[in-house]
Amino acid sequence: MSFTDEAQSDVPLLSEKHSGIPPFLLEKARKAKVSVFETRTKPKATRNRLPVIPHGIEEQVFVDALGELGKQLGVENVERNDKPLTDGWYMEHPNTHDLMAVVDEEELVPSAMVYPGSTEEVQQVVLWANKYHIPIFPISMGRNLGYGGAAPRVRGSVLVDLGRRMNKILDISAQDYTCLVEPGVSFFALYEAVKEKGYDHLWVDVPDVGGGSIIGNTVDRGVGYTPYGDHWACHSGLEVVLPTGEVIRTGMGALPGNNTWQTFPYGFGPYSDGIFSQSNFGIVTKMGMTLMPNPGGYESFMYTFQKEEDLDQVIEIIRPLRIGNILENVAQLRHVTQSIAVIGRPRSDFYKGDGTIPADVVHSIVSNFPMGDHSWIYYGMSYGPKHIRQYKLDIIDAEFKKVPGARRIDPATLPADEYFWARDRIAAGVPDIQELRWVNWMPNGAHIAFSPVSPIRGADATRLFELARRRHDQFGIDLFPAFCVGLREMHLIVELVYDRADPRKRRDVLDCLRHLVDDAAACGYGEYRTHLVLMDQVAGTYSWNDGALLKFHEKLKDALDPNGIMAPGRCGIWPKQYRGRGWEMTKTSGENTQGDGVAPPSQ
Ligand code: EUG
Repeated sequence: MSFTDEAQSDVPLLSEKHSGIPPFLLEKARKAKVSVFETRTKPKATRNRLPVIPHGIEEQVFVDALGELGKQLGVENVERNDKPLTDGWYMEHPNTHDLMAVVDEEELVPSAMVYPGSTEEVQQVVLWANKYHIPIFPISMGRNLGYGGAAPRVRGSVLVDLGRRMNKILDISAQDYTCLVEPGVSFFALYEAVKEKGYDHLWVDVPDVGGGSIIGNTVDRGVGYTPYGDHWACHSGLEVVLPTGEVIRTGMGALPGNNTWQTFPYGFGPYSDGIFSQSNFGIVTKMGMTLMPNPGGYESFMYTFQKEEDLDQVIEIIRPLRIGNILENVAQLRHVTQSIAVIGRPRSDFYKGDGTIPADVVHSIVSNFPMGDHSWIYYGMSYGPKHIRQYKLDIIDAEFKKVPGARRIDPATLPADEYFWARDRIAAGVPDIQELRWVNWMPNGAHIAFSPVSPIRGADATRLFELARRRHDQFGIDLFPAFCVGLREMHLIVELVYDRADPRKRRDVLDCLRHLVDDAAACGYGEYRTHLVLMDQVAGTYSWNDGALLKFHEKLKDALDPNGIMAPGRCGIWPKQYRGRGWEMTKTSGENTQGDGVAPPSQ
């Protein structure tokens, strides 16, 4: 497919493809696509580093092994990764590499992609991987963008793309407000299915962009924006294929004939679900999820705060309101630069200089926006019938207005395409894609996240903001901080946006991130989630008692995965075959993601 063909092909619909767009977002997706390709100058890739073969295996043995797997899964479900890498864009994303590559795009690539169609076929893939000692890397849909996308941590792994053929919604319970899904079910798909069934009393919690897998997002402990925003806390029941091929069901799922798998998450005995999130201990093939009751009304609100230093006071106001459930959802407090970037125009439309965009330029641009000048902007929602909402909204208004210069923006004054309405839909469980727009800030725009956790305290917010500001200034990167406020903590999400066709910019972004992780750890902050290339560093910051936690994870890894075949290195957990061979990525690794081979299988 040529560059122009790619740009001009239509956006796939959900009815055509499990990863497609629902009809109600089609026009919006088409427009987003046009603007992505308008800012793309990156030439079509050619492959310079072929063939890609798993470590420690001869090419012919590998080819024969793939042939054997093809006989089990069907030849059409086993594919070598030997063609030019096609980037596509969010809605037509690759499973051959990281769409948001931060190291050389041929570095984090699988040798092949396989598409199991059932739990039994996933077991077959796992047994096959053990037979040949081939590393496998499972993905649900591959939209973990900013954290590695579809890419494996170990070059040459066989990618197990679960979503392509395992994408059924197995159950939606209108009585229990629960569902049971396979890895290929996106937030888009679940939302559409609930609507199609006419279940107006059920709400789905959705993240900023709704194309991701519900299972993938949840096991990576992702976040949405209704009161059910902590996805991991809201799941109930897993089916998991272990690294040695056995299948287990967790919680009540272990009891034959149960009718509580999706309603009581714990079952009996140790609660094992935790070890299957952010790990490499198993492949989740089914997951139960609770659904929120329609609260019978809702109303979004937005406040702007004028000065950067207001951050401290605003966060201090938010804490008791959030813990007391007057602020009911995982809301966002966003910085002014994002208010500009999210409209989707390239930075060069506003500013042609090098380095970070100056504050006076930012404020003069945003002064002409519907919400007017500001430094911070809070997007929240109140739920319930009018009289219940009003009680909470009045408290919130009185509290936020204590900040000098705070303004409540009347939604009635905002045009229909204003970003506010995307936040409004998301907080009401309606998926959207508007958040994608800020990747166009840079040509060939890519993003990678720095995501530290802190308590909801003004001093912490200010310290993290200043820490991020200092390093962004040093590397000349515009700062996009958003505080996502959970029940008792905040995820600060800083997305670094860069031109992925510019190796120098990529290197600056990675250097900046490595500093940010270390700076944050030095102040006692840790990331809640991270990109593949930062996992070793982040895992290393969780080092209490001589790294006792990582040692425990390694012990589990060696017990559960004796051949070390499952997603080696994911979340900093390396199987014994890889340890002591320099696989960990550090400040000095640069673009190299690989260590010195793998220990040969012991007989
Ligand atoms: C976003 C939010 C996240 C995350 C990555 C990106 C979106 C930012 C709350 O978690 O991990 C606007």
